[in-house]
Amino acid sequence: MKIISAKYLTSVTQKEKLLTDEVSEFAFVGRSNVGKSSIINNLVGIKGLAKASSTPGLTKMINYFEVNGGQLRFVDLPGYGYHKAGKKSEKMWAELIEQYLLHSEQLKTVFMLVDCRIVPTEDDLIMRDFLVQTGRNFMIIATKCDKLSQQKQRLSKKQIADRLKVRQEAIVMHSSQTSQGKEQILTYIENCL
Ligand SMILES: Nc1nc2c(ncn2[C@@H]2O[C@H](COP(=O)(O)OP(=O)(O)O)[C@@H](O)[C@H]2O)c(=O)[nH]1
Ligand SMILES: [Mg+2]
Repeated sequence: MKIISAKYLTSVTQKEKLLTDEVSEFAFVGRSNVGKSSIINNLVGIKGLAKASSTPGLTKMINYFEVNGGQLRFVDLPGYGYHKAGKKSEKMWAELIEQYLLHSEQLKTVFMLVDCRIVPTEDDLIMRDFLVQTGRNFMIIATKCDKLSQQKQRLSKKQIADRLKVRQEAIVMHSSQTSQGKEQILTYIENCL
């Protein structure tokens, strides 16, 4: 599919404020700094739409982006696995993510991002288990794959599949720098609509 326009819509910090209209949503989850904002920018082709920050843990909100004038929405979920903000606020974010993933009716697919150079962590395993429990359609995206040679990418894919107990076909290698994997993800989105 082609993305011809995208804009920032709103940010939400409380579950009562989650959007509930009919627009199809695609959510991005993953640890802080894994590349959630960057992949949204890459998919829509607008640098800086979702702010990409090198300071992890600052996105505590659910950020909504409207794509193609309301055809669909991208949802940037707060990063998990970053404890500096303290246990209490970490728990609040987790609750917000959980509420969203459990109850959003328009959510078509969850893209779970893992860094292709890092073996999925305990937090990633918890998220994967949670996604399986919710029965949500999800796809694993291995980010920052420009950092690995083709051969290392194949190895990384296998390791991620083993650790997360998913088929290798369920993993897309992506780079926000080279756009590797972008078309595959856009085609997948189109097929979900
Ligand atoms: N080389 C490379 N760096 C990336 C890629 N995606 C994100 N980054 C960098 O990783 C850092 C965190 O990215 P960001 O999108 O803010 O992660 P978020 O916290 O998950 O939203 C930033 O410094 C990005 O420039 C990628 O595909 N390749
Ligand atoms: Mg971000």
